[in-house]
Amino acid sequence: PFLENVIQHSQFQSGVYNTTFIDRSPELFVFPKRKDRGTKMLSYIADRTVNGFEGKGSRKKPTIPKPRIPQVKYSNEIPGGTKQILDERGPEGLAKWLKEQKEVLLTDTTFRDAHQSLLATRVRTKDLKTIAEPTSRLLPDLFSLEMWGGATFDVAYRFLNEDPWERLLTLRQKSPNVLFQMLLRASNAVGYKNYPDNLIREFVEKSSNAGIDVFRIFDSLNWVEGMKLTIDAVRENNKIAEASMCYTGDIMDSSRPKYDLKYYQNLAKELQDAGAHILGIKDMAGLLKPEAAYQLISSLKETVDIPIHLHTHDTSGNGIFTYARAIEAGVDVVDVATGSMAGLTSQPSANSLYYALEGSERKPNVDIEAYEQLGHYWEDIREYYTDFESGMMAPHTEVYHHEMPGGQYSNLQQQARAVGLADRWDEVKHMYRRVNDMFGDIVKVTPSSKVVGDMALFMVQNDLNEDDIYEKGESLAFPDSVVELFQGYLGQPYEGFPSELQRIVLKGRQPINERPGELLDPVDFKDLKETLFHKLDRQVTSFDMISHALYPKVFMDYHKFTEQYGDMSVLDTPTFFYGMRLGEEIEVEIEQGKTLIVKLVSIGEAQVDGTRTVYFELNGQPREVVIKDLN
Ligand code: 3PY
Ligand code: ZN
Repeated sequence: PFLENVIQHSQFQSGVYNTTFIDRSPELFVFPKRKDRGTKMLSYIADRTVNGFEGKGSRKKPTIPKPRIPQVKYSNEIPGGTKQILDERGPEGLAKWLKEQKEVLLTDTTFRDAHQSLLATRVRTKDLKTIAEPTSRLLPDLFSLEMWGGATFDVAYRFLNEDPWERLLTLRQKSPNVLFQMLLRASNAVGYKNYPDNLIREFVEKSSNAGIDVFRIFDSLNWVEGMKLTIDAVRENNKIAEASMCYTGDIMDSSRPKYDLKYYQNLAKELQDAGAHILGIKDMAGLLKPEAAYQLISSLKETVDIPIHLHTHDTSGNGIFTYARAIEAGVDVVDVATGSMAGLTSQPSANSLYYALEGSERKPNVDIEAYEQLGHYWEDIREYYTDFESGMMAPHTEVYHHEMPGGQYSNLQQQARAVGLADRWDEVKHMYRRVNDMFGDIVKVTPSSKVVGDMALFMVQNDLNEDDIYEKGESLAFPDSVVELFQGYLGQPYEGFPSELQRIVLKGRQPINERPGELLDPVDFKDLKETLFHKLDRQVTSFDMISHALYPKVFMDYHKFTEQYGDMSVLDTPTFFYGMRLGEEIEVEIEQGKTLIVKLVSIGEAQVDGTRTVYFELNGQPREVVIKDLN
């Protein structure tokens, strides 16, 4: 666009200008041909076909049959659900209604945490969209669908090249009856650091408008000071503030008294006083054992008046037993996933829980046959994402030792592999726990869990033990995330930082004690709009501004991708990841009612300049694109 402005300039057109620079730079006049949508898409497909996905090299596209989709009568009205209760009675009314229910209610996490934990968050909007309406029709009695937030936000842009806001708007349209729930990392929003207060408020307002009803808010150090602004923002938007405490340690272990029952009782009271409509218990690693669950929920039921919502991960294999005891103690809602996306690092299975509670008056009010059918769909599409499975094959009780959150296990394993520690993974797991203890036994959940992971990798990689840190710490360059944690940039841990380690890590830098958000300059949205207008060369939405403010580079990379290839969220998932097989023909609906038929005819030889020509037919017409072979 800049060059075109030059040629259109009147002085340029009149020829009265100094031409030396231009004369010496003929490349200024070589304009990239504006590619049409079809050619852009073919370039993407050719690139995936030859180069594979995420630098994995070309892989054979799996042959996957069409997923089974449950039969539903689309002409019938969609039954009403909790969304209508919220809209009619407001958040307090909804909370009151919830407490009156005899049966336990269910939040289904299949659209968010289940795939975040099992498939590295890679499930695409296209596959969610297909099953959203059947889910709403078949499971209208759910408490909520957790379908946004956590890692889904940045992974959507970063790895799936799609817009998370569009996901929210699209699913909301398909699913008008059940509450939509998101996971919000308080002042870390959907990122890994603290953001300015006005950005958090803007994020909450715009995501409320776009369709989120329940905000599960947590702070990665259980620091209530860091959660208040977010809770207030949710309340101001008349949505449900599910303020959550992260469960760590073991209340049954008297040798580890830091996080005892009293700690959680006090925290629950603080969260209720801060304005929570619902108390969330976020057992992100799956450490809450059955008897502990019974005691925790029983005592919290006495401590607070608001309903209680329990979230766990089934990593140890004890999830259903934990839920059964929590339900006996009176928990109001629990998180489950569709059977074929449940278990291991994901949530316990909805189907298993249903059968486990047969004969109990608290058995959830769900249609188990519907759940089985929805499970078929997920079982089929899970095949698309095989490359992202963690490799964990069986219940993993070591989690009670290392305490790594469900979503972090496979991530840290990847990180370890990337720095050449694949065969020292056992050491990394042990070190993770040792670092936790050195840090004063802290809550480990995004982003504090990442800091513990970074430090563990740093120590294993450099063959350091605890003594080395205290003895040689002055001369060690600790990972940035560790320095920032000890500076107080993620907030304050319960009972403070261990002072000697803090001194060693900070090397004279002053820590802060106030809320990081107070010290950060507010985002200047007016200025940002201007800047983005020039960068994007199109109208700028509030969504663009928020995303850019949260993740400038990730957002701009996504923008560049769409400039280069167009909107690739329209491709079916196997084609999106693997490209096409020789001779294969696919249909792509690029917009409603407009379908392109693509056939991969042949792939040319690699040229000396590292390119290949890939030959297609597009709606029967021959087309070719040239791409770089990166293999
Ligand atoms: C997230 O913050 O993404 C989590 O799921 C933490 O458990
Ligand atoms: Zn979780």
